[in-house]
Amino acid sequence: MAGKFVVVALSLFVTISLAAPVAFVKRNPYTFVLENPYSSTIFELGNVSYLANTQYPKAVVGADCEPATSSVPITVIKTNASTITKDTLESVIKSYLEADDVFNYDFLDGLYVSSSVKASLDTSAVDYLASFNASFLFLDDLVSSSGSLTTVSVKSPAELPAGPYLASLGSGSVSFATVYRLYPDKYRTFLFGAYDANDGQDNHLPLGVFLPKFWDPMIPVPSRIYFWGDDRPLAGERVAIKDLYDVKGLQTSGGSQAWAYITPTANDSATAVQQIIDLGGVVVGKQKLAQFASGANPWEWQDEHYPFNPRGDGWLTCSASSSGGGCSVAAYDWLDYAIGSDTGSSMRRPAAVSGIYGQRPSQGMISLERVLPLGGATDTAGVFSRDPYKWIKFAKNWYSPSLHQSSEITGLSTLQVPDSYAFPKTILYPTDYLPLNNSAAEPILQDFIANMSRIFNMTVKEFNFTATVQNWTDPIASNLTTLNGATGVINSWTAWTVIGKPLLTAWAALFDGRFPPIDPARRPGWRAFNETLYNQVTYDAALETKNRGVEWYETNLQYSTPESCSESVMLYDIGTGGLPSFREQSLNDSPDASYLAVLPKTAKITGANICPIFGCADFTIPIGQVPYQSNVTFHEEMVPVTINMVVKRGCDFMLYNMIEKLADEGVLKSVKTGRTAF
Ligand SMILES: *[C@@H]1O[C@H](CO)[C@@H](O)[C@H](O)[C@H]1NC(C)=O
Ligand SMILES: *[C@@H]1O[C@H](CO)[C@@H](O)[C@H](O)[C@H]1NC(C)=O
Ligand SMILES: *[C@@H]1O[C@H](CO)[C@@H](O)[C@H](O)[C@H]1NC(C)=O
Ligand SMILES: *[C@@H]1O[C@H](CO)[C@@H](O)[C@H](O)[C@H]1NC(C)=O
Ligand SMILES: *[C@@H]1O[C@H](CO)[C@@H](O)[C@H](O)[C@H]1NC(C)=O
Ligand SMILES: *[C@@H]1O[C@H](CO)[C@@H](O)[C@H](O)[C@H]1NC(C)=O
Ligand SMILES: *[C@@H]1O[C@H](CO)[C@@H](O)[C@H](O)[C@H]1NC(C)=O
Ligand SMILES: *[C@@H]1O[C@H](CO)[C@@H](O)[C@H](O)[C@H]1NC(C)=O
Ligand SMILES: *[C@@H]1O[C@H](CO)[C@@H](O)[C@H](O)[C@H]1NC(C)=O
Ligand SMILES: *[C@@H]1O[C@H](CO)[C@@H](O)[C@H](O)[C@H]1NC(C)=O
Ligand SMILES: *[C@@H]1O[C@H](CO)[C@@H](O)[C@H](O)[C@H]1NC(C)=O
Ligand SMILES: CC(=O)N[C@H]1CO[C@H](CO)[C@@H](O)[C@@H]1O
Repeated sequence: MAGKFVVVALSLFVTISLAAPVAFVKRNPYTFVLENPYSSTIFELGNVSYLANTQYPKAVVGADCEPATSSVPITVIKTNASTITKDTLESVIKSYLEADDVFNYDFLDGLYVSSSVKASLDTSAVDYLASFNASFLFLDDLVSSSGSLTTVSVKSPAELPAGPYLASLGSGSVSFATVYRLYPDKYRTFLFGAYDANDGQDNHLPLGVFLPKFWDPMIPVPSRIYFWGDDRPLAGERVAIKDLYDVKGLQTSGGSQAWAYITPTANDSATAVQQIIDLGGVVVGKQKLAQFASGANPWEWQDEHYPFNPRGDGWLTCSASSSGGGCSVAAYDWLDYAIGSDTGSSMRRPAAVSGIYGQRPSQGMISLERVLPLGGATDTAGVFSRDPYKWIKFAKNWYSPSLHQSSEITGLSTLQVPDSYAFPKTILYPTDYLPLNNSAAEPILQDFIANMSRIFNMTVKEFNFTATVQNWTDPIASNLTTLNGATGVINSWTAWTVIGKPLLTAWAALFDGRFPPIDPARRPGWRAFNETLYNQVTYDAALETKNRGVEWYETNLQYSTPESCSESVMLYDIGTGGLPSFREQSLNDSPDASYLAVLPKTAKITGANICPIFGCADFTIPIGQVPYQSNVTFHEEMVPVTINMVVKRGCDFMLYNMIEKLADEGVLKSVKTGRTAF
């Protein structure tokens, strides 16, 4: 036994020293693949593809060097040590390998060692570099070395964050290009990848690279190491953008090739996107959406191919309209966030079917300038995330008071969003919307409710939402048909004036009176658009109706008290109550499956419509999963269970604080990517 133990301990020791970067297997050589139309370089190291922005390198510095025939993948290491040893280098390289998915051993063809103090590489460091055949060593004038490597003295220190780069040697100068790893979008949630042009004009460039074997667009993500010294809240976070938001330099399509045909590349970024970039976020590409943010079912998509959901059997719906965003966040560890928009359910339902966090914020929370509209006073912007803390961090920084929309746009009172810990006292359980449809899912919800009432000392109140609203004495605020109708006017008029009418007019002029090729979700509505019914006058009247509903709601249903920002949090389910819903229409006809957006038997409006009408904040929160027998894989699979939490307009940050507390208590968790969320 003792002998055996020694062997184990020894092999453990050997493993550790082998795992350290000394024991390299042979380094994969730099392999040039192609230059894209923007003069960026696509290359491979082994079986991994990269992009280097060689058109606009991160830095170009004078150096005593001769031009090299090919570029050199290198690693920038920064140190404050005056004697740089093997250990100095090794520990840095180890930290890079552990915390970054872009860097790997293959970037050790060259090293650029820079120090803030006068420093030298000792013999252990030189031997270490030789052990993995590094061919170039770039040194700041403060750093010296006496080895046999080709040493290039950099004349003035390059302004470069640490991390991997592609170095190109010219005569008397060297340039360092930012590198991006290219990930295949296996679930086809993106239209195309994109990267920062670094052209001094804030442009982004599209990446037209495609993996033919699997039909996947490739998405570029920069090294996380570049951002280690950046203390902005979203520094280095990779964010995908619904193709409804303008990003300067990229085409906005709204999911329509016809729209892309008649509109130029965006010459500025949407305010909400610029805010993400200013906070340090990295835009990695444009994502698929139900065309023009409609609620189209998967089988109704014509122009784009519907994305895939990684959950369950891989054949579940991604819902609409922020379909690409929701499913991508459920799919990829390399992606941190996706932003989408919600007019009628378009953030909340994709989050539900993907088992992730996603919200409809209070009406008016963030500017939608340079975002294709559906309804000016019903549209909202949200963000998908797998992790409650990361989700809250993004939301609290993104939703800056300076970006709130004016009353002129929302038709509602000025938005006030206190970062409040004045939590609700009541959990509203609407009996016309709950329990969850799948009886196996309801116990998960009951557990969640029990934990919430315990943690916040809340009382559960069952009530009938429909009866409560209909009981109000105001003839307009109590009429859900009228309120829903006003929402319909709001949603039709803005999209028609900004998109529909200009598109039809331009297309007819270009193509001999023809109607543009658009999906059936919009074709009949725009073909027969009736400006007698929908116009600026009816729109303005609808805003007044909406405001009246909101005022009654905030006085009689979800209101503030001296102790609570929102006296209650209301729960309901925007998903399928724990039943699978499929991308293939006929699979949803089974009693063990469900369509989306089913109106509950005794309700007047869908739960999804409550906040578009009443301006409230509505968050989708993953709480568990239940099994189903798949008729696609013929195997047992899991479908996510989520719940929606609704609070009075303006109490978003209070709800984030509540969710943070629930995460601290272990009630809410970070979800996994892939087949199962938990
Ligand atoms: C270094 O070069 C030697 C000789 O060509 C080779 O055997 C070894 O695998 C190389 N090491 C690396 C890490 O590439
Ligand atoms: C890529 O190569 C590495 C070894 O260099 C290997 O571990 C990995 O499985 C390969 N991946 C693919 C997708 O071929
Ligand atoms: C070097 O020292 C400076 C100043 O103390 C510090 O800001 C920086 O993070 C240090 N760099 C490294 C790589 O340790
Ligand atoms: C940006 O494009 C819009 C049309 O999309 C145009 O009206 C505007 O003049 C352009 N601005 C600049 C600075 O080119
Ligand atoms: C919990 O709430 C009830 C009222 O619903 C109150 O009577 C009680 O004091 C509260 N308990 C705590 C610990 O705050
Ligand atoms: C809720 O109230 C409405 C209107 O009074 C009624 O039609 C419906 O049956 C009620 N639903 C439930 C579940 O009680
Ligand atoms: C309707 O209003 C009356 C009078 O205020 C009240 O007594 C009754 O409980 C209310 N019913 C519902 C379902 O809210
Ligand atoms: C609600 O308004 C609609 C018209 O928008 C009207 O037909 C209906 O009678 C109203 N319902 C009630 C209960 O007043
Ligand atoms: C448009 O709506 C008005 C008002 O309801 C109606 O009178 C008219 O017939 C409609 N026009 C068309 C073309 O349907
Ligand atoms: C799978 O098909 C069987 C047989 O048609 C049906 O009974 C079952 O409900 C289906 N399962 C699901 C999850 O739709
Ligand atoms: C519950 O699921 C069944 C199908 O299994 C469906 O007929 C019903 O409409 C669903 N109810 C809701 C409220 O989604
Ligand atoms: C994390 C947590 O507090 N979970 C509790 C939720 O409530 C159930 C009982 O309803 C407990 O068993 C869990 O421990």
